[in-house]
Formats: sequence, C-alpha cells, structure tokens
Amino acid sequence: MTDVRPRRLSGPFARALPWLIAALVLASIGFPSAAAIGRLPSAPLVGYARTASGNSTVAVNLTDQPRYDPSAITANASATLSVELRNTGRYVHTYTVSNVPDVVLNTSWTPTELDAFFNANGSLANVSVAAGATAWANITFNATVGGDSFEVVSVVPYQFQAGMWGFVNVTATGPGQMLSDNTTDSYQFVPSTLDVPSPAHYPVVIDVLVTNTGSLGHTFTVSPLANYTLSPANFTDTFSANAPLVSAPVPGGAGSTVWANLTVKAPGIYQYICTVTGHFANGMTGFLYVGVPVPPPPVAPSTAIVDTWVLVGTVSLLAVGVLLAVVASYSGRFPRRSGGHDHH
Ligand SMILES: [Cu+2]
Repeated sequence: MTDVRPRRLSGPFARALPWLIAALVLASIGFPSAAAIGRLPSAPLVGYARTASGNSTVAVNLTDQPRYDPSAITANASATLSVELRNTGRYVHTYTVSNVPDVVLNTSWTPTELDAFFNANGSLANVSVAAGATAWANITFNATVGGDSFEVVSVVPYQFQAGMWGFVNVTATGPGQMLSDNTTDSYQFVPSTLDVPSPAHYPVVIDVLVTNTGSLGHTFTVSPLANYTLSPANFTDTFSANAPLVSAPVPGGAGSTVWANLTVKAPGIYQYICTVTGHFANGMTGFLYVGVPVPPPPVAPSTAIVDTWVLVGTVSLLAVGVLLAVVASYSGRFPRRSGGHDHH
C-alpha cells in the first residue's frame, strides 16, 4: 500500500517551526529603532543656529535730575558696547558700570559705602563726564555673561542715591552649549536625557539641534520649572502659568531639523516634552540636567542597536531550530518525543 499523502510541512518541520518563529519574533524586538538610527537625508534648517550679534553703539544722556536717559540699555555678549555719554547738565556725572553681574546696589548706601563697593569689586567702565561734555564708555562683554545685567551708577556723591542709576542688560545671543536630540514616530526623544554637566556660569545658554527621524511633527518644549514633574494632565496649565523656556516645532518628515534655543538661569532638572496632542501621554518626554549629576538609571539603558540578551536568545533559538531541521532532513523525521509512540 502506497502512501500518497503529500509530504506535510507539519511533519519533519513541525517542531522546528515554532523555534524559528520565536527567533524571528525575538529578533524583531531588537530592531525597532534601527531604521531611525540610519543616516538621514539633509533638510533645510527651520530654526536658527545662534551666532554673535556683533558690536553696538548707544547714546545716553546724563542729566542733572539726576538721571540716565535711557536708564536701561542692551548689549550683546561676545561683542563690544560703545556708549556715547552726553552730559546735558551743569554738574559733573559719572558712568560707572558695576563689575558684579545681577547684583542690585543699595541706594541707602552712603557715598563712602558706594566707593568701598567699587574699590572692592572693580568696574567695567568708570567715565567722568564734565558739564556739557561728551565722552565714550566702551565695554566688551565675553560670551559667558549672556543674560546678565550690570548696574550703572554715578559715583558723584549723592547722585546714585538721588536716582542716577541704570542697567546694561547683556543679551544671550552668542552660541551656547550645543546639544542634539531626535524625535521618533514611536513618540520618543532619543536620547531622553540631555546633560550640561557644569556650566562655568549662570545663566547658561543652550542650543539643542532637534532632528526628526520619523514622519510625524513634534515639539521640543522645555519646562521653565526646575525639578518639577510634568504630566499629560498638568502641562497645559503649567505652561499657561509659566511660559516654557522654549517650544520649538519639529517639522514632520524624516531629516527635518529645528534649533531649540534656550537660557537656563539656575541648576536643576528641566523636563522636556512634546506638546502635540497625545504624544506626551504616549511617553514623549525627556530630562535636561543642568549643573546637577544625571542619576544612574535603575537599569542601564543599552546604546547598542540590539540588546545582548536579544542577540544571544535569537542565536540560541535559531540554532535549536536549525539543528532540528538538519536532524529531520537526515532521518526523515524528528527525534521521538520521550515516551512518544511509534506508529509503524
Ligand atoms: Cu510629538
């Protein structure tokens, strides 16, 4: 009697197949982001790379009121400020710029105490302007003072106390700490931890180049609150009350980029999220560590494309499957199950 049944796959390969499928499934776990890591086509920049804005010239009147007019002026970091000082009064005035950033001098100080402050700390400029005269104060601000403010006073006795003070505010326009991050269609920031370990100075200017590795549009939005945990339920209200440090739109399409330019005034952990509806709820968040150590994660995240355990598991399962298939092809059948029955 001839057996005419076709040779069924479920015969010799029946027991090998599950092992092979298991190997494929396990392997697929290891490669979800492989496509995202590959090189991407370049696309036009949407944001901007910060560059120094250059030197500036400002005119300030020194009056007998006594006042500076205008009292507050702006300068650029990594640039020279030239102030044309026009004494429009009948008294001598000085344009004396404090060397101590972000410290407001006390108008209840006596002239002696004010002099003592400048003797102790020095000045960025100290120009005396005679009645009716014009003079210049030239101050070069280096890159690290971006975001700082320096007070200006007249040290002629009792002029400061009577209101002759102002500020030079230095704009943080110079290139900052450069970082980069990526957005994915699986609602992830890669990496989800950014680190500015020990800035020499606060405020610290940070520029993050965000690259889209997927097709969905996103935002790179940084909380203004240090050490504060955002949630999908609270972030809208939080950002209404406190504007984000930056909210840069990341255009859809692989290879799209945007510069997120922000200034951080104090050390801390600043959470960043994607504000596109549903993205944060799906896990699209990360943390920017500024001047504080990044804690070691409970389980060290693998930076490898394939985790070791996935690789070992995949190879093992494949080996068992191949071995069974080879045995089957030589013997025409699988090894018996122990305690199994022989149907000849
Ligand atoms: Cu998003």
